[in-house]
Amino acid sequence: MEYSTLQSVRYSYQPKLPKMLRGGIKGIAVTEGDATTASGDEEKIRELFPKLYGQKELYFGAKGKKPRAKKHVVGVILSGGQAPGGHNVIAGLYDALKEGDEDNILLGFKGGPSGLLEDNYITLTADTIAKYRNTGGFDMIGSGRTKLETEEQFMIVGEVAKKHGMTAIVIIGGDDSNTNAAMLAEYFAEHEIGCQVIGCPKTIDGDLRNDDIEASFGFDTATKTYSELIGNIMRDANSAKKYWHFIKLMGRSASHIALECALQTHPNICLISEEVERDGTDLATIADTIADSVVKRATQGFNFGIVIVPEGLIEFVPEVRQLISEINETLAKNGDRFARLPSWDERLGFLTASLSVESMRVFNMLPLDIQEQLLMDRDPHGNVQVSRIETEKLLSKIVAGRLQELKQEGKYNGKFSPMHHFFGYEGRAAFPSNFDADYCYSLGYTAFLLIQCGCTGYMSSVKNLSKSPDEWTAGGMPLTKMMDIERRGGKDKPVIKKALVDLNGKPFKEFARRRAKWAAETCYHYPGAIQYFGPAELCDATTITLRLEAEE
Ligand code: FBP
Repeated sequence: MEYSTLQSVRYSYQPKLPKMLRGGIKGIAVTEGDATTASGDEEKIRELFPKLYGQKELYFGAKGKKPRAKKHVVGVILSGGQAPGGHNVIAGLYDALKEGDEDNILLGFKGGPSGLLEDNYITLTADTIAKYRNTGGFDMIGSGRTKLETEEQFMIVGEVAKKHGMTAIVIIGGDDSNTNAAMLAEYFAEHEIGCQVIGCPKTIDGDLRNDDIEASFGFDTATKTYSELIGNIMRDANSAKKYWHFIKLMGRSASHIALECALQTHPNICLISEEVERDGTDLATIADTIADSVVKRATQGFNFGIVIVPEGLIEFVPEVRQLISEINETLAKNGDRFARLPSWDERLGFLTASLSVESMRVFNMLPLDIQEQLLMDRDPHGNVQVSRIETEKLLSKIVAGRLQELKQEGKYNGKFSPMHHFFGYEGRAAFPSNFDADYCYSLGYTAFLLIQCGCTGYMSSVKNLSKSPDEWTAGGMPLTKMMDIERRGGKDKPVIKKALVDLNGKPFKEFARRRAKWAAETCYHYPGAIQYFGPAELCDATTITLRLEAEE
């Protein structure tokens, strides 16, 4: 007997396109908007991107110029960490491509950017796509974190493109991948490779956003998944009334995920890294804030609570940030030598000789497991892998110490039993919510429209996302418009800047307005599981962050 599962039923969900794209690809026309500049250091960006700089914004609809159809061979890659909806970007791209011309071909390069460099691909067929429609994960073609950024790599990709007669490459990735997409587009244009490059905004972290990109895909599903889990833990805590749960949430540097989950679930404490940085708050003060809530709740007989900790917090605490930056520099120069040191004592000696006295003092204050985690392998950008640092455990230890002191001073008489959780991977490959399924499909579909118009160095852009898909708009934004210059590794580099939580924005202000009550009382909110079938107001609603931002 065959059982229906969400997986089998979800295959037949038809994602919603913006109304303006529903009439069939042949009826869609393009209009040009304003010429663009750059988000910062316009002169330098113009100098670095002479071919792409200044391109116009583009909008799709019924009126305007109809693009001329031609045969296309398109390559696609998924880049970086998984985000729910990636398969639907490919499905939308595939459907539009085949609608354009049945003979068009889509090649899926495997394992991320390295697939392009190694010419490792599969030809995507209707059967392959059908197995992945509306599913989470990136397992259709895999992903990877290899960076495509050198001239030599661009040349190899150019050869691969020529070999397959590729007319375009679609890069589905975050800020770095899209920055590199722009550099690849510029290289191809300069060397007349004849291959366009289009980007799509991906990351659960929610930090790839600007005036033109309202949200990166995956954020909606990931935050709903974590909020369901947090809500379940809240119910458990409120039933057993005996544990303080410290929950670390993914999101790398930005606290968008933590903030959205807090707005959805109303924890007792949610730390926001950007606020910690602005106020220069040290670890002891953070622990005091948590201890204060523990004490207040204990006086009411509530020896339980929920603390949300953003993944990147540790890097925003000034004293630890300085320490991490010194360790990064030391390991960048002498990482191999350091790795060969056989004993912990020798490693400590090495660090003492390399780090400043102040940083060494901070290092020595930290528990051994955190010290070891700070010294683990760096990511390809030379950064510490924040997902592997157990900040939630570090904080609960410091809080326990503080409570002990308060007990001795006769100011606290409760019980403090901490439990620890880290939610990240649980949400990155979840079945995309209707929002992400629709948004991603629309992004992929729009990417093909941009290809058909002959565009290169553009990001697929679908807007008005806080409304129903009926009101969404679709277009293309020049990648150079989102760029600025940042000093990295001693060099000026073009970047699409990460958007951190805006402390003057509505989502943070809403949270700040309500948090004192949440810290003392039990105001938990239980969002439950993502709903895939049922009334639109329940199944299609997007994040509180997006809704509040749209009100601004
Ligand atoms: P992207 O920025 O590539 O979308 O990845 C996001 C993320 O999930 C972060 O939240 C997290 O810190 C990181 O990936 C974990 O990386 P890895 O998958 O390499 O463990």
